[in-house]
This record gives sequence, C-alpha cells and structure tokens, in this order.
Amino acid sequence: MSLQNQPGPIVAVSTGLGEKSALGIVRVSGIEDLSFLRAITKKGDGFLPEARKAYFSKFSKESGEILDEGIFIYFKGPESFTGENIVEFNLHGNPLILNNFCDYLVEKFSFRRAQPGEFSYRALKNNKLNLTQVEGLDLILNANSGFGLKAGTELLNNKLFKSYNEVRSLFLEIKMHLEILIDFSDDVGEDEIFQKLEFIHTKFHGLISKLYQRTQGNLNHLLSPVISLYGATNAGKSTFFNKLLGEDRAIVSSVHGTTRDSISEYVQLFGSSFKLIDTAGLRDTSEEVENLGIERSKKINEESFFKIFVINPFDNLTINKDFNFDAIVFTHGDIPGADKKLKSITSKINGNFFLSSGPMGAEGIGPIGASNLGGPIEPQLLSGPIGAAFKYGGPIGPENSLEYFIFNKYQSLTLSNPIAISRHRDVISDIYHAFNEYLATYGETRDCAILSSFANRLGASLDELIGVISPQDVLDSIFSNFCIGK
Ligand SMILES: Nc1nc2c(ncn2[C@@H]2O[C@H](COP(=O)(O)OP(=O)(O)OP(=O)(O)O)[C@@H](O)[C@H]2O)c(=O)[nH]1
Ligand SMILES: [Mg+2]
Repeated sequence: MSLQNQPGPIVAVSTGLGEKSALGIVRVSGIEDLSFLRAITKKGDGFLPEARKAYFSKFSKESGEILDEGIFIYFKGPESFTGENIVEFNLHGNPLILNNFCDYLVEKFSFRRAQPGEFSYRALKNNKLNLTQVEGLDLILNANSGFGLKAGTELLNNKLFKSYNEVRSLFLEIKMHLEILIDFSDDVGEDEIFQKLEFIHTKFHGLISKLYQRTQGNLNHLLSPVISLYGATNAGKSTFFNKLLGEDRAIVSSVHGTTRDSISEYVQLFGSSFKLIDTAGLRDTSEEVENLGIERSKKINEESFFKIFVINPFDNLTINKDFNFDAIVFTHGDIPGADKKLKSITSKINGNFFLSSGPMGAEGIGPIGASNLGGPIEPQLLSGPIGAAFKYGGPIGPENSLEYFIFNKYQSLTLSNPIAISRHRDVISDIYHAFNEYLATYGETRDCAILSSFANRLGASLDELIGVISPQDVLDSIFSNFCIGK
C-alpha cells in the first residue's frame, strides 16, 4: 500500500516485537496536541512536557489499569526524526506490554498503527532526510555485513549524495551552455563556449566513470556474503561446519548422504558477519530427494562468495579441474597415512589448502583459528606430522588461518569502495551510458537542439539518482524493505 497521503498520528513498536527484552520503545509521531499524554500519565491538565527531557511515569488506562511504567521523551517538531511532534516511550520489552500499549493508543485516541517505513517516509516528506539517506538507513537496519553497515553510515552522512550533487551541477552547466548556444549563438563567441563545454564534458566524464567503476562487482557478495562447504558425501563437511560454529549444529554420521537440505548459520570473522552453509554431499544417486539436495548444493556453491571444497584425502577422488573453489579443506588429517595422501593430491592440483585436525574433539572445538587449522599448505612443504598445531613451512599465526583468508578475500571486494544500493547502480549505469551516447553525438554534430534533447535524458536520470523527483514505484520499493517502527 502506498504511504502517501495518510496523515494523522501513527504508533509503532520501534524496537521490534520479535523477542522479549529488557526495554522496548514505542514511538508516536504526528500528534497535534498532547492531551493523550496527559491522560495516560495522569499528569494533570496543565502539564506540558519540556522537549527532549526524560520523564519517569506510570502509564495507565482511563479505568486505572496500569499499562506499564517507564520513561517518555517529547520531541517537538520540526526538531524530531520525522519533523513532526514525536513522543517516545521506553517501556519494559515484553512484546505483550508493548502491543497492549499500542492497542490502547489506537482504541482510545484513534492513532493508527504505522506501516513499515512510515516514520522514515514522513522524515523524507518533511525534508529531514533525503532519499539517499533513507536508503542508507535501510542498509544500516538490514545489513548482514560489515561493508553494508559502513556503506549505510556513509549514505546517512550524505557522503555519496555530495558526489551525486557534483555530477548534477556539472550537468546543469552543460545544459546551460547548450541553452546559450541555442538562444544566443550569434551574440556570443561560439568557439569559446564550445571550448568551455568540452572542458566540462571531460570533468563530467571523469566523475561519472569513477562512479560507474564503483557499481561493478557482485552486490550480494558484499551485502550478504555466503561461505559454502561443498564436496563428496562423507567428506566431513558437517563435521567441519560444526567445528567452525563451535557447536553440534548439523547431524554427522558415517552414512553417506546424511545432509539432505542445506543448513546455514552466521559466523563472525573480524567483526563481519558471514553466512556459513553446509550442503548435501555430492554423489551419483537415483534417490529423488537426495538429488534435489545435490542440485541445491551446486546452486549455493555457484552463488557463494567463498567456496570451500571439503575433501577426505582417503577418498579416491578425481578432482575436476574446472571446479571453482577458493580453498580446499582436508579432513581426516588425524588418521595415520594422511600426509602421504595429501602430498599426492596437492601435487596434482593448485589451490589454497587447509587442514582440519579431525572430528570435534577437545582441540577441535571453537572458532576457526590457528589452533584448529594449519595455514595454507604448500605442496612442496608437505612433510612431517599432521595435527592440530601443525603448519607446513613456518609458525602458525592468525594470518595463516582460513578465517583470515576468507576475510582477506572479503576485504579485497570492498577496496574499490563499491556503491551498495542497487537502485543507484542502475541509475549510474544509465547515466554513464547515456553520457557516452551524448558524447558520440557531440562528436558527430554541433546541432545544439539535438544535443540538448540527449542531455535531457541525462537530466532525468540525474534527478532520479538524487531523488529530486522519485516516481512512486521507486519510493514504494525502497520503503517496502523497512521494518515497522522505522
Ligand atoms: N577421523 C576423522 N573422522 C572424520 C573427520 N571428519 C569427519 N569424520 C567422520 O566422517 C563421517 C562423515 O562426516 P560428516 O561430517 O557427516 O560428512 P559430510 O561431508 O557432512 O557427509 P554428507 O552429509 O553425507 O554429505 C563421520 O563419521 C565423521 O565422524 C576427521 O577429520 N577425522
Ligand atoms: Mg553432512
């Protein structure tokens, strides 16, 4: 449902209703008078709260039944998140209390339950936030990765908006020069204006090319990085999965094809969150359900940001050279004879090799780290015992761990400072291509009416990028992502 044109007081639990917690915040926006506050706090007719001051109070129904007690703060518009009058109630965080509280405001004072994103929508409408800031807020609230958080914060702080504005100002200069050429070309030095125009073209091209470069690369890998464990049945994927998580999450057994559907959990590496997925093992089978699982494994592996191939070195595996992986983890390193097997496999394939020390055991439990895994194994250095605290070719340090290796790859994706909003990526790409078309036309003609009509196309995209004119469907798609109470 569109959020436009639905005025009046709205109320929502801004901290969410998912779980019980010590505190929860109910937010009300758009109240014209504060009589409702006087009624529920029993503060008396003359009470007018000072803005931005915390008040402790009991909150009760007209009947005297107490809803809860806590703190309330009044934000007088326009100095508030939405630009309207807001009251925030810090209550006890049980969803029952929070829901009852909202229900009472709805029943008694005809407030309306806010739709998802409605507070932010009002902030946008009242010019408290611009569109890119709203998108930044969306990223911050929904980020699954360190990069997403950082990118969201930058958007909220208008960093990107400033470069978009720079591009737009240059466009306006282009447009102005074209207008001068159309309207007054006889009165002004045409050559001089063309020279100026070309100078601005170069600047514009530089800026838009830089932005365009930042739209390259897979956005899903940046925003929701997935690490997949892939390999033959019984390779030890689920064992390794449990080991990385430090808990007995997936079923492990010596029966081939134990894992059918994929299982995922989040792991934190160096402050960033990654989705780790254990998948169904690969083998030829006529079993329908197992085959469905195997199809899923392949798809997950294809789409994941970091692909780990799990191998039991005692399996007589023919490794497909086309198989695409970021690292190989060898299991069963605790079994005598493993080093010989490893030597043989690693001499045949190139890759980044890691060694898991064995099934979950005293030394194996815990996060990924030097104590559980050796660092990258250099084939030529394969000699000596294989064990938990073993690393070929030098002392074990965190820099040799799989953990670090994954994080390094993730960081390398963020080096180009990619743009994190797909809407921006699409519009920047449109502008970039439209400008190249414009330049090509400029190379062929000096007919300013034709050039101007090309430039108008650019202008529309730039307005969309900045959010000057945002079509309703763009707004609806942005706000549909928001949670209730934001
Ligand atoms: N000794 C030893 N046994 C292991 C190791 N890793 C796994 N195992 C055993 O190998 C068997 C298979 O392990 P799983 O983790 O279930 O294998 P999987 O790759 O998840 O298998 P599927 O779910 O069938 O694809 C179990 O009996 C594990 O205890 C290891 O490093 N050393
Ligand atoms: Mg398994």
